[in-house]
Amino acid sequence: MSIFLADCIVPPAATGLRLLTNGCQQVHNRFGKPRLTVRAQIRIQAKMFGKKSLAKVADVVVETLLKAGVKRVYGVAGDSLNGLTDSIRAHDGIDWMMVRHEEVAAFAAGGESQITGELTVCAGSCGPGNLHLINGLHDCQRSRVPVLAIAAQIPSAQLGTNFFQETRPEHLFLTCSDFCEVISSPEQIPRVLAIAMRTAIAKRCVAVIVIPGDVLALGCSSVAIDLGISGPAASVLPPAASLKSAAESLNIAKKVTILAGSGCANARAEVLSVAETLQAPIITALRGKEYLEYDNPYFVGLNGLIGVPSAYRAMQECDALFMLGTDFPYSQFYPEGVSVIQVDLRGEQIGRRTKVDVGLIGDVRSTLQALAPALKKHESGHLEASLDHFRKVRKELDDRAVGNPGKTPIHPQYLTQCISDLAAEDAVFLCDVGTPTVWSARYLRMNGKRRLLGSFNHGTMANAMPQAIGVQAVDRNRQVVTLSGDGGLSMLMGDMLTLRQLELNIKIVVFNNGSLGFVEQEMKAAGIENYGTAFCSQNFADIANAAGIRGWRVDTPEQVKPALNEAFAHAGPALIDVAVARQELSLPPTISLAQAAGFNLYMIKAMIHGDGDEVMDMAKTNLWH
Ligand SMILES: Cc1cc2nc3c(=O)[nH]c(=O)nc-3n(C[C@H](O)[C@H](O)[C@H](O)COP(=O)(O)OP(=O)(O)OC[C@H]3O[C@@H](n4cnc5c(N)ncnc54)[C@H](O)[C@@H]3O)c2cc1C
Ligand SMILES: Cc1ncc(C[n+]2csc(CCOP(=O)(O)OP(=O)(O)O)c2C)c(N)n1
Ligand SMILES: [Mg+2]
Repeated sequence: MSIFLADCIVPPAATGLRLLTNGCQQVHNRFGKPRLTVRAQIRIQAKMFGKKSLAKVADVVVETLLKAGVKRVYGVAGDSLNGLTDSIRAHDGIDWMMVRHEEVAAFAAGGESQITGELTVCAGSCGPGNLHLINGLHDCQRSRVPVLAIAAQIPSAQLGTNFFQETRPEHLFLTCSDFCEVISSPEQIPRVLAIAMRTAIAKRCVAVIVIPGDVLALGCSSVAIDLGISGPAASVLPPAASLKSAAESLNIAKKVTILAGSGCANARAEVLSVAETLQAPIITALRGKEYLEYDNPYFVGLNGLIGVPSAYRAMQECDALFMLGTDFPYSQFYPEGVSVIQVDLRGEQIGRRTKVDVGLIGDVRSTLQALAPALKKHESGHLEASLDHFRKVRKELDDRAVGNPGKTPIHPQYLTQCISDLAAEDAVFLCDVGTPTVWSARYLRMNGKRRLLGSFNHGTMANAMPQAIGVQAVDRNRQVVTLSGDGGLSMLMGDMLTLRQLELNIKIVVFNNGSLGFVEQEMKAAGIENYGTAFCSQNFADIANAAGIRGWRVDTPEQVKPALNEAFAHAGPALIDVAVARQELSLPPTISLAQAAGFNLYMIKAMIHGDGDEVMDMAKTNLWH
């Protein structure tokens, strides 16, 4: 760009820059951005008028982001952000990703970061604009992804006057970030910005800078800087004494079970090798599924409420539990009276969910490499019994994923298995919180190339389609499929329009059960009658078509595969609205007495209050199992 400018442009006498841009054929990119950088403009201005002009704070912010490899900023424009968006407009290599709701901006930044592992950015204008970021940022913080949020603030001179849109972002964002500071003077840029970015990268967390719109527009005497770091520590080893204790505990145990989570992402080979030595069944927490479920001869299922009985059994039957890179949250599923050895990169995570005998602060890969030589080969009985149990459980699950022509309702298990069978080998799946998480956990087949993302730690509805925006933006040729709830999709549905606007070919599959289905099950299990959970019937395919997105409506099992095939092959965003069974039960692997009692109570109440049809419906949907 600068060669082009230097070679071709002779600065006109008075209004050089305007004539310059008028005289050039400007090229615009997909985001409507003219391809003339601020730096180039400044250089020309300086040349023309023979003096050095100061860059604005916003320019230094954008150039610091560029130096760190940031390619996109997600957000909704607004007065206090105008300085920033204007600077992004004028820079090459970074795009403003215009969404319709700031919560979506935060989710999208999180989705992008979950896929790339890199720092991503979202921004909101002052007051309500950045308030909308908050739920999405909580999700990013809990998933431990590096995200920078730029929260614009009202004019500095008005602070403390209860001015229009005044809020205190430096307080509001504290619970969803590890760094949250106000920039009140140009001299803080780029140093404080760089600290925020380094914190996000090093701690894999959210960092927030709060900056008044007027400060963004001020001149800045500093220039953009390189962060000097490229990622968090790659390898952390526990002390030798802890490794020795861990080896002793594992060697004494007769039946070791491994509970593995997302911290095993780059340690698959090491985990499998240690499982072989210890003859240990491996059960996963949900975020570990994508790394450890496939081609794993030791795998005996997902643990927890939406998991399977074989995992629960392997956990309860062991005499030593070996936790690897997991923060599996549900305390009631941990065994009692067994020895627990836990490996986690972040020491503060150790012992959080159950009592721990040996805690190893280290990354799973290096720790297992160091530990392996000290481990003795175990006998295979515990592993074999667990595998036997898992085979039966898996068969039962697969038997439920059936769709017979003409036989309604469509079982969500069948729909999920069809999605899994027909999606690309490197597809990225994003599931909404609610029953789509349950079916994804049980029926999506991973293979090491596919990814499965969700709001697993924060558990917020409406995550899937917004996160998919960030995932698809990274690679427009990769297949990105959401498993959306009808409740989840409608919560942030405005951003379906973003798919067309930004040309993102996301495939949205709606599990349309006409209700807040997951909550209905919670209510039933607690003996509470369903109330406040039913939606009026809705055809989401019609809504999509009206918005210029190809929509398919699916009412019978035989329509499922053709619709998915067509939608996946369609060269554009697509929505497949599938009417699935409302009363499908996804009960936990072991039902507690209290839950069983609650369920009976619910049935009795429903019958007494004349909701017998619902009880019959539920029986019809589930008895065939
Ligand atoms: C509706 C719903 C139902 C759910 N039901 C279940 C369920 O039944 N079962 C279930 O498992 N989950 C369930 N979840 C998800 C659950 O809330 C947690 O998100 C999940 O169990 C956490 O998985 P994890 O332990 O793999 O990941 P995380 O919670 O992310 O924990 C990973 C841990 O690994 C550490 N770590 C990261 N990198 C490394 C490394 N290189 N080396 C060492 N340590 C590292 C981290 O510090 C962290 O402590 C459900 C979620 C929803 C929304
Ligand atoms: C923002 C938010 N509000 C409420 C909840 C509580 N909640 C969890 S799952 C769920 C129902 C989701 O309904 P839907 O998206 O239709 O999925 P379904 O379970 O019906 O398949 C609700 C209300 C939540 N997790 N997040
Ligand atoms: Mg629903």
